[in-house]
Amino acid sequence: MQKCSLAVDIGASSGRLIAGYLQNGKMILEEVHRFENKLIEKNNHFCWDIKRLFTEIKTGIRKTKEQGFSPESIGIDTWAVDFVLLDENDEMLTDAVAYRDSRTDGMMEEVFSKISKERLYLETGIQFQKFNTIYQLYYLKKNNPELLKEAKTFLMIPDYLNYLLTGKKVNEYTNATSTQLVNAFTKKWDNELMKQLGIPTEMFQEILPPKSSIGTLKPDLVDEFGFDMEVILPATHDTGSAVLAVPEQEDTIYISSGTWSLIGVENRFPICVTKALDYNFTNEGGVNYRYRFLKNIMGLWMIQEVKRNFNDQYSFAEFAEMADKEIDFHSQVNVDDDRFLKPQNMTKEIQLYCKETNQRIPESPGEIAKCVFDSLAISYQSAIDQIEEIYEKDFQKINVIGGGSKNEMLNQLIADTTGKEVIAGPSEATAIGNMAAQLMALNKIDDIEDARNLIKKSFDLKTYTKKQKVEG
Ligand code: LFR
Repeated sequence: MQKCSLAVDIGASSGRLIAGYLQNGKMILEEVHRFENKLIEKNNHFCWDIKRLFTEIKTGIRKTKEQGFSPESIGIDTWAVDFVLLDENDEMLTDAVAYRDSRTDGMMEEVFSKISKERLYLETGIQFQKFNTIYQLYYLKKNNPELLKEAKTFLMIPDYLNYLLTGKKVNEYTNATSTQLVNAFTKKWDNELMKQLGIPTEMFQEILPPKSSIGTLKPDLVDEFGFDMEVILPATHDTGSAVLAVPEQEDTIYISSGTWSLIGVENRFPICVTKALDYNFTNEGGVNYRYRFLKNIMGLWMIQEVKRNFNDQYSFAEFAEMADKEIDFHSQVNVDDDRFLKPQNMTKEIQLYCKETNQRIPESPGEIAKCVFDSLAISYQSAIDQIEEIYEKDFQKINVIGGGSKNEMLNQLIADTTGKEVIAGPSEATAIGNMAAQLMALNKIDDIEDARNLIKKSFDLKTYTKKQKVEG
């Protein structure tokens, strides 16, 4: 039996369990289980089917053993900001409502009437996204105060899955920072902020940093699987795990490319200056209390939705190929506009935007895809300009990580648009970062720099440079 650690990485459209171990100075990964994730409609809200996700994790754990692995540890990461509330019997009080649900429309502005935007930013360092946990909780406070009163426990999605595995209730640090309720400097829950908004403080749990072990499996699960293992906290916020796995650091801006494009740099301290607030950069907590100074860009979500609108007739690769041929199509949309967060129909929303802005309306799948990719590249460029302005320096390279780094056409487009060297990979950055945190906790890797060197050695990276225009 091959000893391994298990990284459970669940994104907005799929989840996977990956077995990982060290061999001959390299990190080896093997996918053992993959499953679909999607929004479901329940009681007029878009929700996550959290119970099914847990069933899939259990299936994956069983398959690990069948495939000849003996797992020593497991770590879970998912997207951020979403949560469940438990009652006094530890039953879920609400559906796990998803951040793309429109319930938080207008909530951010109401919160600003109680606490100034500046104060919120100075204390938490977190970007203003209408779906942050703080605005979701404020919605409940306004529309369902009884429910908040009943709530005894607040757990974010990975915290809840960890609770189902171990029976232990903790809030993991990196994900907790995405709530906009954690003080960026003390790294503790900001009880004053909560009190001012009428959010009960008692339901929050102790914040534990990544690499903490929270114990072993519950006895009934040990019986079910026939083995026990340690449950370790990676950066449970997927972007925190992904950024731990950015191999290229020197003079480099990263883009964690998946459903979202997260573009930024890693810091040892939060930057809460006025310009960062104006440009809406976040300072999310990372492994070893590093900070992710980054910005959310709408990302591949747009093309995922377009693909769905075309009834999945074309693959992502085909969309990229078709877009590449549309050299004369130049309409662009502002991908950061909230209208693209969860439109009824993404393709129609893009067309409408082009019509409203007097641009050529994209009709064919190739034109729509070209419009999306060009618009993303332009948005990356503008975020890079803002980073360089704040840092007062130029960055030479961009390291694209995550599933989107497999999109060669987009990588080349980023190199052509920005003029910078683009290094693509690793594509499984989130699972790799999750694994790296577990291996650090198990003393198999020393520190972050060690982890990044290991990642560089273990996975193939590809470089793209700006194509010279052929004259004549
Ligand atoms: C990426 C991500 C982003 C976060 C968004 C919502 O998967 O975690 O970092 O802003 O999803 O949670």
